[in-house]
Amino acid sequence: MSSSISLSTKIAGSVLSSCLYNASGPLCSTAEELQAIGKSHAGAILSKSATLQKRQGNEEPRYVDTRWGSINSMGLPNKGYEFYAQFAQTAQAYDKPYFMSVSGLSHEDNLHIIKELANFENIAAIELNLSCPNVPGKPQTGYDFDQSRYILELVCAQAKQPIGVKLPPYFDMPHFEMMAAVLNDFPISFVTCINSIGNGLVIDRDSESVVIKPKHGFGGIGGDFIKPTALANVRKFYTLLDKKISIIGCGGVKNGADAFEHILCGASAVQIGTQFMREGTGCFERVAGELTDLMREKGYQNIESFRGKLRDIT
Ligand code: RRO
Repeated sequence: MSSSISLSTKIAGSVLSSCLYNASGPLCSTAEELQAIGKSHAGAILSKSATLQKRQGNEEPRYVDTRWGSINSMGLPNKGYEFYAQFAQTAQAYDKPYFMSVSGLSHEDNLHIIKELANFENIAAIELNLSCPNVPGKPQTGYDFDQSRYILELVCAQAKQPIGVKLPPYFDMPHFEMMAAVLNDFPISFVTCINSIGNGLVIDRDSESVVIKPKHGFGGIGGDFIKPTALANVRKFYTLLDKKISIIGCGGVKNGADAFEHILCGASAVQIGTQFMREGTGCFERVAGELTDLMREKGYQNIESFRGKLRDIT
């Protein structure tokens, strides 16, 4: 029997035919990479975080894959916001929304970029990155609740496109509540939980050395290891934020079951980072197939049937 199972979802007013797409970061910096996502089964295209000017990023090696995940200290290598804004035109060839990640190096840069983006068509939404852990000397804005409020005031007053926020992982209940109180005061469309867990350290026992060059080896951790933290952040913000703010899950998604868990915690869409870097664009079709099979086994026809319905033990 042919399946009538749908993975479709809606983010920031745009329909995605699949709830699975790329995390900002891996393989989304060049036109070729963005086009490959366009041609794939990904439900949307999301750009690498853009700064005002193009950047080379940090010294290499700056990304290492391990059995359980990844460590990176890329340092925001990107082609500058104008390139990613202009790509919106090209992205129209694909039948899916194009989202742009923005990560200015200062509040002024963010505001400048957001104002300029108002002149561009076909950017379905902006994912404002408040959580890059890898620019030496720049703290993660998402860990400073007053600064987060301040930048959201500036940006939300100027943005033409819908705004979402990429959050760092939080680990303490009061922090979830403090950030949720900030976010609930603004007309944002979504939050993406989570960015990499910042400033981890992976070492090579044989050489007795760190494995990436920038920041004495400290970098953002992604992959298997961060899934429980990602799920906790999705779940907590799902319960604390106004229901008009969608949650996008990101962290530790390798297969359909991982995506299912994110949706069960409340995610309306699920991004793939470390596994996309490993596998390339084929991951979107494979994970979609696995998620569809799991939903069929469980008798769910669409993601709304189980989204957010995680149970407590009674
Ligand atoms: O480019 C990076 O080093 C980077 C960014 Br902007 C980010 O948001 N998260 C991450 O793990 N790396």
